[in-house]
This record gives sequence, C-alpha cells and structure tokens, in this order.
Amino acid sequence: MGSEYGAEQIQILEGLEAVRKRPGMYIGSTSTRGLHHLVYEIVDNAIDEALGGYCDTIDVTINEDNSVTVIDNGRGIPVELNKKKGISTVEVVFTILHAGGKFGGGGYKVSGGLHGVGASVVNALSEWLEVIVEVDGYKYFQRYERGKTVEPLKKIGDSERHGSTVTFLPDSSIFEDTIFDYETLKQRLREMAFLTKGVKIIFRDKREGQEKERSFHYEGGIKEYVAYLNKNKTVLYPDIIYCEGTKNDVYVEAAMQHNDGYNDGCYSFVNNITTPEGGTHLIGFKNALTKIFNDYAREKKFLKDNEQNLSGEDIREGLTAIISIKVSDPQFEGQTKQKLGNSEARGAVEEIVGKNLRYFLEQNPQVAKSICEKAVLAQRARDAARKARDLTRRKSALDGMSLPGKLADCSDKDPKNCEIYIVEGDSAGGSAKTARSRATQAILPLRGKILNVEKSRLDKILVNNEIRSMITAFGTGIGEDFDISKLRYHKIIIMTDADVDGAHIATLMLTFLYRFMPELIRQGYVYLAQPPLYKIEKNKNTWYAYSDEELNSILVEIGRDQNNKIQRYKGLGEMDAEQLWDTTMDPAKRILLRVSMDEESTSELDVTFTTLMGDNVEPRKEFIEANAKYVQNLDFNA
Ligand code: 1YM
Repeated sequence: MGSEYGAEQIQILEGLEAVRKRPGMYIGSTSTRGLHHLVYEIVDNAIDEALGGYCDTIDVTINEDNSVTVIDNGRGIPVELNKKKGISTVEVVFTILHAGGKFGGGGYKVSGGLHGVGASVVNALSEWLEVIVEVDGYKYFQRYERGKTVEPLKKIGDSERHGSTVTFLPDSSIFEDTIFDYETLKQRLREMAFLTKGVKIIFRDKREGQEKERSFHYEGGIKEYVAYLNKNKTVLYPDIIYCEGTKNDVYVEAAMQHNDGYNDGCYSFVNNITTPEGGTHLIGFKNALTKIFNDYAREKKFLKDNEQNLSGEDIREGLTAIISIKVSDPQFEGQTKQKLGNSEARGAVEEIVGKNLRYFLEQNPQVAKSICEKAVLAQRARDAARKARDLTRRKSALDGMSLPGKLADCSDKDPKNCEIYIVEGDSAGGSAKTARSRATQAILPLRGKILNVEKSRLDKILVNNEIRSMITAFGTGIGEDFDISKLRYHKIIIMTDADVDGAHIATLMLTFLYRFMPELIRQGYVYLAQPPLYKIEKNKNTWYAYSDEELNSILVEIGRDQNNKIQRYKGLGEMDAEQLWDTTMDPAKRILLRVSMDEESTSELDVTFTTLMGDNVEPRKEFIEANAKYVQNLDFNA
C-alpha cells in the first residue's frame, strides 16, 4: 500500500446525482440492509488502512441523533490539493464517484475491490457528512450536505494525533428506515475484527436509554473466530488447526476444529466479504481436506483396504472452519454475486491447506485419530441413512403418494393456493381441522416435541415419525433428494402456543427446516402464525390483543372498567374452532410472520441455534433472558 493517488488514478464515471437517483445500484437496496451498508463502507476504508499496517484502532459510534461516527488512527485521508480538480484529495474521495477504485496499485482492498469508492456513495446518501483529518500536527475539517460541498477543506486547529474521522446522518428521504440496529452492526463489526487480526474495533451506542459499549480485538484472528463459533459446543480436541500462506498472489488463511455435532459449519470469505455460496476457494479447501484425510486414514489403517473412501461430508461432520482469502481482483459470480469465481484461488487454497494439514496430522496423531474415527462413524451412519431413505422411497412407490394419516389435506391441488398448518398438539389440531377453509388449508397436527435435530444424525432423524410426516406432507423430499418444484404448499405455517414451550417447539421446527430444507426458508415459504395473547369482552363485543401493548391500547380505547372481561390465552387449545379461525387462521384477518434468514450472517445464526438447541443449559438460559422481549416476535433476523 502507501501508493500514489490523484486524479490520474481516479477514473470518473458519473456524478453523485446518479447515486441519489438509483441508490439500489450502489448499495443493493434502500432497506435496513442498505442503511447498514453505509457504515460498512466507511469502516471498510479504515480496515484497509489497518490491513496496510497503518492503523490499529477503529472506533464506531451510533450517536444520539442516529448519525454514525467512525474514527481510525491511520495516516489520514490525504489533504493535499488535487491539481487536476482544484480541490483537496479528501473532497475528491467524498464527492466524486470513482470507477474500479484504482487508487494506485498494490495491496488488497477489502471492499470487494472498491477501495475508497464507498465514501462518495455514503456522502451522496447522507443528509450531511463531516470529515476530520488529523495529520502532520494539524486538524482539517469539511462538511457536505446531500453529497454537495458546503465549503472547502479547512484547517481548524492543531492536533497531536493522526487519523480520519467520518460522521454522517443517513438521508431519511432515501432510506425506508434510518434507525440503526445495534445487533446488526455489532455482528458485522465483530466479524470484521475476527477477519482482521490485531485490529481493535470499539463499538458504542450513545442513543438515549440504550447506551452500550463493546470492544472486539482478536490477536488470533480467524483462529479465535472458530473458537467463538464452537464456544457452546463440545469440541473433539483442544487445538484449533490453523494455516496461512501465499500462492499465485492469493493470500490464504484457514482455521478449523471439529465438535461432536453433525453439521458442516464451513464459512468462507474473500477480502473480508462473506461468500455464502462458496466458490473456488471453498472447493479448494474441501478438496484438500478430503484428499489428505483419506490418504492419512488409509495409511494408518482407520480405513481398511476393502472399505470405501470417506466422503467430504463424512470428514466435515461436526467441522467448524473459516477460510479467508485475499485476492487483488476478486470475481464474484452467481445470481447474488456471492460466489467466488477466481480459478487461481482453488489451487492456492488446496495446496496451502493440504501441505499444512498433512504436516499437522503427522505431528498430532491423537487429534488425527479422533477426526478419522468420527468420519468413519459418519460414513456408517450415512450408509444407514441411505437405507432408511431407500425404504421411504420404496414405501411411497408402493402405496401411491401415501400421505401421513394425521394430515387433513386441502382439496385444491395448486401449491400456489395451498397452505399447511403444522399445529402443536392433537387438541389444537382438532380445532384447526374444524376451523379451516378446506379448499386451501391443510392441517398437520404434531404430537408433543419434535426431535431435536441438533443432537441427532440423519439416520435417526429419518425414522422419527413427526419428521417423516412433515417430509411426506411437504412433498419435496430431503437432503440430496430435495426438490422444491415438488412442494405441495406455498405457505408452511407453524402454529404453536404463545408461551415459552410453544416458542421452543417452533424453534425445533425451524431448526429442522434450516438444517435440512433451508431452501424453503430462503424462498420465503415458511411462516409463524400469531395467535392472540388476550381476549377482551365488554357488552357483547370482543377484541383480541396480540401483545401487552395492544391490550393496553384496547383498554384505553374502550375504557378500563369492571365490565371488561379479560382472558389470557395459555394455549391454542383454549380457543374453540371459531375463535381460532377468527384470530389466527382467517387469511383476511390473521397475522403471519414470514421467516427469513440473513445470508450475510449465517455463522451468527449457527451460534444462535447451537445456543438454543445444544447441550449447555447456561448459555441457553442467558440467551432466552436477554431476548425475552423478542420472543413474541421470534424472527430469524431478530
Ligand atoms: C473513518 C474512515 O477513510 N481512513 C483512511 C482512508 C484513506 C487513507 C487512510 C489513505 C489511503 C492511501 C494513502 C492510499 C483513503 N485514502 C484515499 C485516497 N477512515 C478512512 N485512511 N493515504 C491515506 O490508499 O494510498 C481513499 S480512502 F484515495 F485518497 F488515497
């Protein structure tokens, strides 16, 4: 880094007006996701400065007025006059939309190759933005409004420190919502700190009534990330396997550790950006793992000569891993541009991980042994699961579509019109069957708690009756057989009691769907029904309240007096069919929460599921206490 900059290197594309006209083109959307991207763009510039070795502390604050301040202790954005443009470089950075971000060569630019480019976009989409640069003993200041310069960069005093400070207020005429979410920012900042070892990121919320402060600083980088992801799990061995290296201009870092669970938890990043769809780097990693472990297992006789090779899935059962690479010219592919395409990345990762892993296994025979033994067990379970699946297939071939006996199916056969209610308990299931609109609403009652899939292997899961009922009712199949085009209902509605047990059952079902049919969630087919918490009766009139606030406002409206009869519903079973229809099932009146997942933070989601569903009770208790107020709004994004 530390290269030349100036108008020559900055290719001018178009004015900031273009950004304001079509913000989605530059930040993806004007939803809350786009809003939070503004912060990431500014922080990315500070992270670049840290990656260059010029800065070790980044301070991010949500101010009382909902503006955000980012401070770094780097070299400071250059203040010199840009001769061609006749303005300071600071002003160039914030007011001119650049293409490609060719601010001089060399170095890895974290923002997906858009180094410094984000600053002008953030400025264009802010009501105002102020920048302070401290360098060479002086302090400089400039302010912009809606991307326009208010006055030139001006020296406002002396300073002993060096660095850049940027404060901006998102434009409320552009964003649907301009309130920052503490948790969302916290998660991304923590991730950035994990991915940039050594840098300290301090995060503060100064908004009234919700003052908070966190600091993220990981000398171990992604090694500590793996430890964090495994924190509520039982690990198979204490060491975290780690390696790094550079090949073909690709810098590769990988860290991994197995736990006693059954999920594959590999997360990949390119230039600090998550690649949920993987790509060449992840393929390289998986290839290296499969090859090295099979070689080792054969050599050390964990696999006998007549036994099949371990599959990649067997080896990755219970694996938590982070693969982070840096390339100067990342190519993102796929529909959502979240998949790495650079072919050189595959070879680089494969070689660096392969070589280091081989060496590690030789040096740590105990660790190697426990991984090989787990993989061999996984291989056997996989065979058993295949047999169980074959059995299901044959069964459904024999007696036609053999839908589960408990299912009350709807008569309409067009999936687009159809919905299925998964109902907790037989009695509520009975009311729901009476209440439903037969043409389009199917009911599947489930008895009691469903199997916790976090604690079971696929072979166990596939013989569980409740889970089999769901799979056959949905029609899609599961795992490698999954076919979304066979889905029989375009709304899958989970309906449980509005209490802690109900929330637990809903979470168990969501865990199952998330692990085995994530496409259903991704495509927005999964919903949570919202039964009311209270029934209020007065002079033959009836109201339903879905929250305590709503109860209060109803009482304010109708007047608090002795004629009010308030009933707290403890379960769906307390409602008769008509009430259930009126409050929870009538498409014209009901409230449904669509379950969504944020692809950019699946590693956090993983931590959440393990916290909720894993073996350790204490972290689960803490989580539920900390999130108690959200329980009625249980949503994957919460
Ligand atoms: C709070 C946000 O933007 N820090 C920051 C930005 C830059 C530099 C240092 C910097 C980069 C370079 C040389 C270089 C930027 N400079 C530019 C440009 N923090 C924040 N800190 N000197 C200083 O890359 O060569 C764009 S960003 F274009 F002016 F060089």
